[in-house]
Amino acid sequence: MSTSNLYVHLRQAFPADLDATAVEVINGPSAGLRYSWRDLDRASAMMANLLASLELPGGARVAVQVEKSVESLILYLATLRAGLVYLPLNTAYQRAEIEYFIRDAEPAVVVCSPQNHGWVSKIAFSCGTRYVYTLGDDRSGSLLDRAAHHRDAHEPVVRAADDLAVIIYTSGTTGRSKGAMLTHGNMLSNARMLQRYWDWKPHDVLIHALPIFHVHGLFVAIHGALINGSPMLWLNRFDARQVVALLPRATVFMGVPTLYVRMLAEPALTPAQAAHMRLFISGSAPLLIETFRDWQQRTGHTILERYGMSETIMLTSNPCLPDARHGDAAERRGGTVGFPLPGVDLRIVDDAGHPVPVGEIGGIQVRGPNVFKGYWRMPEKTAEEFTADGFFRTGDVGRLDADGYVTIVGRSKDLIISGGYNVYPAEIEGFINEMPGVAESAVVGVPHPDFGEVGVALVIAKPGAQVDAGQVIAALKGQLANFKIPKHCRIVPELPRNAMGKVQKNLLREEYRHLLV
Ligand code: MCA
Ligand code: AMP
Repeated sequence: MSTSNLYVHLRQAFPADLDATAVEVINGPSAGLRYSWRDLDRASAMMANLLASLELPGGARVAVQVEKSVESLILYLATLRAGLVYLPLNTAYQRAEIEYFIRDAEPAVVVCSPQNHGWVSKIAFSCGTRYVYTLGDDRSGSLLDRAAHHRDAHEPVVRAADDLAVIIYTSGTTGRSKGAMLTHGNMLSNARMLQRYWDWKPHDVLIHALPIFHVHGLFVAIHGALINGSPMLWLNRFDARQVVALLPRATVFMGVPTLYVRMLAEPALTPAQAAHMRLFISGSAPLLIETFRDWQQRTGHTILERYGMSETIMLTSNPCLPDARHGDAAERRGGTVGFPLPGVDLRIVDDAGHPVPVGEIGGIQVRGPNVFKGYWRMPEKTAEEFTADGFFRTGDVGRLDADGYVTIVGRSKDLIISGGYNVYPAEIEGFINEMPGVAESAVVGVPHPDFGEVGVALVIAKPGAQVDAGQVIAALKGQLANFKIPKHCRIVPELPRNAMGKVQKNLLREEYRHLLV
């Protein structure tokens, strides 16, 4: 029977020699281990059989907050095989954040790190989760113990293209995170198209150094390698020196701009060291033109920048090869995110929703087989984000030039992107405003040499109250994921406001833009 189960399509791309290396682990507790294609297939079958034995209803969620490891990749593949819905969670999320996700998504299964089992299982069981397993990055934990009792062959469950495969939570503008529902069809169409557009070759080898709880590391990188039958050099944690040392053994690297900035600081990065590489890809946050140029100069390679979202996977890309639609002259242009990918309709509109002339700035809207199904249990929010003719409002602001290149010039959503992670000021402000003595706060993004952009908190104290900036930061730690904590806090007498009384964050961003650079 024909199926759109993504695993089936990834599995079909495995090379004929199943004993060849699929993943070689470079760092972490399993450094030095090699996993063959057969290992991935058999181990994911065992886990899928464990999940099947739970006899969960269709559409049941498997929420996962574990350190990166090959076993966590295998768990993702097993969830696809079993036809269940995978819900990855950033390891930096703290108790309140995890509680929100579990309450909202009501997963039937939660997999957490052994050291977090106490508090995570308490939250999970109180929210009605039936099964909590542990998985450590050193191949420990109850998930592997249980899976070991199951058969290593498993027939993937038949899924339709429109069936849900993954829920990815994105922070909400109002502070409430939304679960973006992605289908098997969304992911398969995007993976296949990127395989062609980025001209994946039979001999390609990917350096995988990103976390695997977001779209970049989980879908763009892993699907990219697997659907091409390409092996991965696998780093549990990004390490600039190790990645530079690996370049002669690899051909493709994907990173957020911070990774490129850190690699540029490595003296060993030279044209000779990078000579074996075919493609360097950057995304998730704006790549500074200086980084783009420095990279060209230091390695002889031109970084390919692309643009995407959790709700849409990849949307635009600079060309890898000359793009037939744009002529042989098409080049990778720094400061742009390239062309809409084949199959993606992209338009730039004004506030009234009318397309703007070429070169003018407006809101970016998109439509295509890669665009998600909607926000989990938020039909109204979903309806608001789509136009009558089916375009998704990205919340990004940009322009299209006469050659067809898209440039992102800003965001209408109040979002900070720090080292490739999204931070919504409203969420942080909500926590600060609850603190004793605080009247009001504003969090804005300012340039940062390592993370590109970071949050800065401006806080107004209540009349007569004493608020200490250091204590505001200290109080946020432990409540929020570490990357969301503002890097600087200042107590201020007032905040600039417009005639409506709304805080003018653009003025604050301007005032503090040189604070950390
Ligand atoms: C770590 N810290 C950060 C960040 N990461 N602060 C701000 N922003 C960050 N991104 C802080 C920690 O809070 C800690 O502070 C200190 O830095 C050291 O933490 P550590 O964990 O050791 O940092 P690291 O290991 O050096 O991590 C930096 C990193 C990581 C490697 C750049 O942030 C990373 O892997 N980023 C990639 C994110 C990603 O994959 N995004 C893709 C999203 P303290 O000591 O004060 O506690 S998918 C997406 O956006 C879309 C769809 C797309 O287009 O791809
Ligand atoms: P996420 O919610 O994690 O999926 O983040 C998606 C957002 O990241 C997009 O809406 C953009 O604002 C931003 N983004 C992704 N890639 C790029 C890029 N190459 N340049 C600028 N912003 C980007």
